[in-house]
Amino acid sequence: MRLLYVHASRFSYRTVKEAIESPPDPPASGDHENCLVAFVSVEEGDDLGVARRAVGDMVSHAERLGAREIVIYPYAHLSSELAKPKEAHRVLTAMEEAARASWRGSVYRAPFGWYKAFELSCLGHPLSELSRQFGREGLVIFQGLPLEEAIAKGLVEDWLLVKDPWDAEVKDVASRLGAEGERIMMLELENMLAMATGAKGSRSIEAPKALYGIWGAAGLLEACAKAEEGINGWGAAGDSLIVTQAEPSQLLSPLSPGLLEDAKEVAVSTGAGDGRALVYRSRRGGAPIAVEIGKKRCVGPVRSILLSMIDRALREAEKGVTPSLPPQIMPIQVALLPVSEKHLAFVEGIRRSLRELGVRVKIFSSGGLGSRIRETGRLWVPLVGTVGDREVETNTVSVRRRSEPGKQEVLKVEEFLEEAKRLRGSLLV
Ligand code: A3S
Repeated sequence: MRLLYVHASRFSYRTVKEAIESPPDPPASGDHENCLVAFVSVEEGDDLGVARRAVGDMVSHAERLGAREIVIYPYAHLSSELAKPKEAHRVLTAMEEAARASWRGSVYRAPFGWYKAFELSCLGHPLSELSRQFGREGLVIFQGLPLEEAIAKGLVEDWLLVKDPWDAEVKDVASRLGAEGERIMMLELENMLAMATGAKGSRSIEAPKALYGIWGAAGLLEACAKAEEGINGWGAAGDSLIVTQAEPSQLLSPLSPGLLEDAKEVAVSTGAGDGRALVYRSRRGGAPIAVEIGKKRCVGPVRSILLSMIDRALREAEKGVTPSLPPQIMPIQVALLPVSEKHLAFVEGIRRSLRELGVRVKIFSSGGLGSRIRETGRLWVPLVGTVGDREVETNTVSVRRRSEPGKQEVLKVEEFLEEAKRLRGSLLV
């Protein structure tokens, strides 16, 4: 939609001749003082959302001017992409109603479909002439149709219409690891992806309009079009897209091999151009985890990648595989369990060594040994070391690995530290 605002001390008009076949409005004339005249060209694709945005702008401008009246004047000369008369008339009448509903001054609309003579005395102050343009934001085309229409016609698969693709179990695991734990995992993933893509620095971008399903595909494509080198964030750690030259699959499969088996390419066009989204199909819905629009590629949102990895691990668990995530991103990489108080000093020594190696380690000392071991399982801890009298005497650690459930092995402390070191680093270099 294109508009020309003129703040006029006087504006009068009268219909002269019909300009279209049986105009929807009868002939009329008008005479206004201290008014904001809005010459309006309704354009192809303008919907009521555009009309509402234009009216909001028009009313606030009339306020700012101290105008007493608004005259909405149909004007087919400000655009080369005019909407058809019927559609244009519908939008203009909606604007008149919206303006009347939101402004205490008087609102008029000049007759549609006529050639009209007018006289206009522009006041000439700095704000007395302004032009405006309102486009269709969020225009989304799917299989050649506006998205809403494609959905109505059943062209969008159900799993892409789910607003929240994470079931309670996925959310439970994420919350079990704790907010701090989740934040550590997001930062680890973000840093791995940033390093792997040679990204420098980070910047804030506007939050995508949606994150999941077909709406998320469109919203993330628009966000990707605006994203630049590096981490493009819009909220907490993990609410981010990372621009990449690489094929997203090269980045995503090392993070979670099975992730791509459950992902599907979805083609979507938005105001920013034609694009494709790689959508992970969770047990409940769909989460885009990489998007490509024109030449621009983004991997992310990082939060969706992490939750997809958890969903994927839980899907494995349905087949009897112990669910786990790459140790490199785990908030607790090593758990140390002293059998009793008197073993704590020895365990503290191992914890210090691990921390010096940059390993994320936590001592579990309260409660029975069995319940502590179960707790490390609930937290998906990759490596669990237990220390009792025998281990202190022989300078060893009794080790359980999440990747080898049911197996227990005694390692020298040095060997244990060596193994723990391998839990660090990036999965992508
Ligand atoms: O084009 C002939 C008349 O029909 C109306 N009209 C539109 N107005 C706004 N946006 C559109 N997309 C329109 N399509 C048709 C106008 O009333 C137009 N008349 N100022 C007069 C005389 O030119 C005029 O524009």
